[in-house]
Amino acid sequence: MMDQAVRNGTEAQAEHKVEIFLADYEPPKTVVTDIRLVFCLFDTHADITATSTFTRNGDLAAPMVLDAGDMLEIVSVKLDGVAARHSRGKRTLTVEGAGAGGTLEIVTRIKPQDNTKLEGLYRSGGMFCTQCEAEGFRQITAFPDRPDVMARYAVRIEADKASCPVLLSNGNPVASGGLGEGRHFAEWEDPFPKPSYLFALVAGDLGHITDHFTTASGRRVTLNIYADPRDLDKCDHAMESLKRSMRWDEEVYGLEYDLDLFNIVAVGDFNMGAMENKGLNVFNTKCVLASPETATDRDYDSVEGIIGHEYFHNWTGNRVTCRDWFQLSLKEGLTVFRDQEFSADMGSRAVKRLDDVRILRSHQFPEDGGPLAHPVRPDRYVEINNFYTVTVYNKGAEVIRMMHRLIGAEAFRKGMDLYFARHDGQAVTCDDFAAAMADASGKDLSQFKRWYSQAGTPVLSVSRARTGNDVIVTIEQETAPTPGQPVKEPFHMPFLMGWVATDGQAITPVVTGGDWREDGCLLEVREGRQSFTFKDVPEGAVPSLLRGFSAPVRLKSDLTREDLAFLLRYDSDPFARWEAAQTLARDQVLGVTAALIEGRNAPADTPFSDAVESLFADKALDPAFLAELLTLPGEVELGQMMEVLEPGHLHEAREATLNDLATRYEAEMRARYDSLRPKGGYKQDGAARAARRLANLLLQFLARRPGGDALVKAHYEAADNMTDRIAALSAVSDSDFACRGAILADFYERSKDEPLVLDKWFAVQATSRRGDTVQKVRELSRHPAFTLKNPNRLRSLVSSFTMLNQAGFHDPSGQGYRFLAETILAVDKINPLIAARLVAPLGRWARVEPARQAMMLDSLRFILDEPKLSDDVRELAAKSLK
Ligand code: 0A1
Ligand code: ZN
Repeated sequence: MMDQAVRNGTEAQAEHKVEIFLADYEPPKTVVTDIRLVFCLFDTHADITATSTFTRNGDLAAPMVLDAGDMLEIVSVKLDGVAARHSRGKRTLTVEGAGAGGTLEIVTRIKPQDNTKLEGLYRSGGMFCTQCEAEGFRQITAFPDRPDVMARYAVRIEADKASCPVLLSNGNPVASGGLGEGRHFAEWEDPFPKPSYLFALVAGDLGHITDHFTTASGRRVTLNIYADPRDLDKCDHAMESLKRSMRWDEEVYGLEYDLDLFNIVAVGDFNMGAMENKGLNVFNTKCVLASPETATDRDYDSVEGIIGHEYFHNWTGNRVTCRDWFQLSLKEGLTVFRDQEFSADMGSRAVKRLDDVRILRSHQFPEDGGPLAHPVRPDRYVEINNFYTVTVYNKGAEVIRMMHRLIGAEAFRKGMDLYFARHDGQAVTCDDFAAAMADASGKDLSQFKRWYSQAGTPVLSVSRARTGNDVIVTIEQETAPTPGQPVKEPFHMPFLMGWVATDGQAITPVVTGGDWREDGCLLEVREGRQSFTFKDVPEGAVPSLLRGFSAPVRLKSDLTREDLAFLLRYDSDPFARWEAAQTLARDQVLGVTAALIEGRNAPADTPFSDAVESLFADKALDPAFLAELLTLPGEVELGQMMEVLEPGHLHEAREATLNDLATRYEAEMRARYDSLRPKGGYKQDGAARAARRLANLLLQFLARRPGGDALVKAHYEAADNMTDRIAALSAVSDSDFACRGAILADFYERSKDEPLVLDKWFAVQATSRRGDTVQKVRELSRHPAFTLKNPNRLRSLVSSFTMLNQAGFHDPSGQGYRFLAETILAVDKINPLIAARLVAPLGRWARVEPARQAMMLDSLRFILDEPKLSDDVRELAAKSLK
């Protein structure tokens, strides 16, 4: 950030970026209120003239220091129309004689076609597009590129008319026309002051679909989705999702859209999922395009959720933005919470919650327990791009969800209203948000705010003691040290629980210090150890714990296997019911793992396999929920529960459990599978989707049984949609079936002109449970269709392998680590942001058995030995080695 650079003095020239601290925040010394940008776009370069109206604070005799990116050529600098003395630092532009304020005109030249970092202005396919969050705007012009500098933008774009018929920017179109020599222009104005990270420009040969939405107060908004003309047939689901998002935000939060135009653009080369630029959202094609032939049911949900997420940012992010990047979760945690609730309202609330819990357990908990652990509001960083994490996003959303639960839906809504009343048009902090919630509800949230500053996942231990007719429930919390935080204070958290009597009915015993509501009894946990007394609890009643996953914690309890099997049958809370099944499954898999490690026979008891019997008998169960109950915890999540991770044994044990289930319930599975197969053609409604989900899960079990190859082949051949086809492909890819080669080749043929489908072909092979996957992944990295330059393609092979295939990545040869380290170094030369996002799996060495641990450390050192390593990768690799 600009003023940081001034204070540190040396930073401007320093070889490496220095760490910056939340505690050092100071208001900006240069404030820009209005900026006019003129872009002249050519195939060989782009010239940009930025004219800013600015004022200055502090020492007015000091030079003005602006952020300026490394890809920027400064052509000229003028103050109030007169050439100004200026000099370049590695990351800055220093301008002399700026005084108290005036007009600053900077002309820059850049080469979008050479920009492989995909930050600032770059080209994707033929089109020009921008990505400015977090610090990309400084790659377009020199500017106080920080979110607390908010300006009104006027933009003019000039380009070749044939190759760039569409010219877009934020806000409203105000003029357009021809320029001669085959060129044309368009002008845009955004009436809302905004930080530079929300600026966007798109120019290219795009088609679009159009629709309209009339807001609650009667504003008729034009909605456009722009895409490559070949993709326009895949935009309808996004458009419908957008209209549903707009309606939902009005109904739930009273928030309306504030411009007459809302544009979305689909881009094939994009670092992240999507970007909430004011009035001009830019989306990774993966997050916007969907058709039955190319997208799975999960992809449909993901598009809906991300469309919602970006739309909801218009209020939580754009109208009220972040004061500095330490506050990132102010907009991201809150907006993820909002998109989760939107998706829950659009589909199955129960299933959505389980999906979100799975993300936390398999991605966020490992982050929070490893060397890259950081608080939801980090207090230091070298490269802000490294802090777009599951902690800031998803744990941040859990923090909001806990507030919502602690104060209740009504007070939460009042708090949101107060937040907007106080802060519309401002750049604020997480403290400001919590203050609005505290003031609206009257609740003291001071201890609660530790969730923002303390990293780590608390472990909750819950035990029961009966005294006469009463049961005392004791809850203890403990959070292990994380890097830089050796001692943790207790968290304030909502703990929702219930009781189920022996006849399966819910009971609501009187409790001291708790509060019964519709979904259970809310206990507020604040201390290291705390007890709650439930009065007159009938003998044999079983407590249902942490309902709704009411806090992001690991739960240990004294529930017995019988208790869990009982809850699995009778609990009314979908999370607690599912968790009972998951706990039994974890016990079974980890029991087998321990036996394998110690060379013993597998334990005779199979608590999960036994409990499954009642599930097949229960005909009233929603098929989608049954699929959830039958899905074992993944290997990453299970690995977290082991003292020392033995990835090979764990994999074998989980496979053995799946085989055991398939063998014992083959008849039931086959009958249910047959009954679920569609009678008519493809449908997208909830019932059809639930049936597909269960049928495709059962297919994975049945593929393990004799005749599995014929069944899978028939499933593949009958598939009239991607959900079914990919389910069969995945079973095939795991197998030695004779049809394997032919089916993989067929899928490739069908997909080679559809990048998003081809990504699935790579991903399915990278996640294969076969023993030769690491070699196969290497081979695929040399496939002509593979490239390190396109983030989607890269992730489809590399991240699928390193993050989703624990056993494959931890191949005992160490080849998985080596492959990842080499890939990181190769990608670092092209796109450091993306390279850095690959590092985490190598950093999780501390919990792995010693032989693999040594090889993982070697690979980290191999990365750090590279003299030209980016700051992005260096920050994470160095932390990972500690
Ligand atoms: N704000 C976006 C995420 C995003 C962040 C950085 C990007 O480029 C480096 C792009 C997008 C969101 O939350 O959707
Ligand atoms: Zn976001």
